[in-house]
Amino acid sequence: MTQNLLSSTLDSQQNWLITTHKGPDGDAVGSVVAWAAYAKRCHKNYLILFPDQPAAYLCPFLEGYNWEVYDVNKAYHFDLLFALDYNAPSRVGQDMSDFVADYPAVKVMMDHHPGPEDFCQITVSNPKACSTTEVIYQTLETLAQLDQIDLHVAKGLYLGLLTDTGSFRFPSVSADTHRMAAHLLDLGLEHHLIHEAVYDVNSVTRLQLRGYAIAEKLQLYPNYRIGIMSLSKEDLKRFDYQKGDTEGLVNVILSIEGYDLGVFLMETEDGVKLSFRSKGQRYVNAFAQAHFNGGGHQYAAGGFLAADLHTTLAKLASLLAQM
Ligand SMILES: [Mn+2]
Repeated sequence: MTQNLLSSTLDSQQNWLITTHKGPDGDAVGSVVAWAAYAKRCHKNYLILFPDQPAAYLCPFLEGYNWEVYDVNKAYHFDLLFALDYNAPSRVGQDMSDFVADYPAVKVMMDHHPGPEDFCQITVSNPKACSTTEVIYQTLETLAQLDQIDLHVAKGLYLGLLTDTGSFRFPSVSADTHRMAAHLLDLGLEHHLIHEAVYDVNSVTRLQLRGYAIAEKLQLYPNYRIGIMSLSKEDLKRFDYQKGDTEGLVNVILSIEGYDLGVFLMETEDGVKLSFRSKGQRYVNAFAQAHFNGGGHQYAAGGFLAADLHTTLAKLASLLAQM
C-alpha cells in the first residue's frame, strides 16, 4: 500500500525538497546526498535544505549538489518534501520546524528513529535499521529501484552506513547491513576513501581539545559504571572549536573497561547540549527524554537543558542512580 503510494508520488512529482535534522551528522548528509543523487537519476528538480551549516568534514560529500541552509525570508516551491533521518518537526530546530510542519506539499519521511510523529503523508520508518541510508536502500529495494543505485547514490548510502554504525560495530548492524555494503562495493565504491574523508581529517586543535577533555574534564563514577565528560564555552574557545570537533568523543567513555554509559556535555550560548551513549543492558533514550528534553535511540540519545554547565552537571550527578 505505502509502496504503491510512494511509487506513484515519486513518479508524478517533479520538484523535490530534501531536508534533514539540525546539526547534520554523517547519516543525515549521507541520506540527503543519496536521495539527491537518486533524484538526479530520475531527472527531478531538487534542493537539499539544511536547518544549519553541516560540519566542514561533511561538506566535500555535498560537492556537485544543489544545497543551501534554510532562510526564513525565502520562499521554497516544491511538490514534495522529504524528511530524512528525523521523525518530528522539532528535530530541524526552532527556526525551521514550523516550515516543515506546515509545508504545503506531500511529505515523505524515511527514518530509523523510534516513535515517528504523524506529520508526513507517507512515513517509511524502520527503527531496526542501523541508519537512515539503510532505510533508503530498503525503500529502493521495495520500489524495485536497486538498479538505479550508481556510484553517487552509493557514496551517500555508505557514508550513513559507516557513521551510524560506528564503523560496522553497533548491535544494530545486521547481515543485511553487510549485504548492502557488499552491493555498494560491487558497484566499485572506494570505501577506504570515505573512511579517510570521515576519520582522517583532524586538525591539531581538534585533537588537543579531545585530549584535554579526556585528561582534564572526565569524571568517572565506577560504582555506577558511568563516565561524564564536559566542555565549557571557555574550553571550546581555548582550542578554537569547530563544528564536529567533539563528534564521537562520548564513545571514548564506553571504550574504558568496566564502563557502559557515557555522557558528554557541551556548553553553548543558550544552554547545554548532552549526548548519551550506552551498551549492553543499559538504555539512555527514556532517561534523556524524562530529564533533559531529549530522546533518540536505546544506545544513543541527545538532550538539552537551558541552564549553565555547573547546574546541568549538578542535575546529572543527582540522577546517577536513575541512569
Ligand atoms: Mn541516523
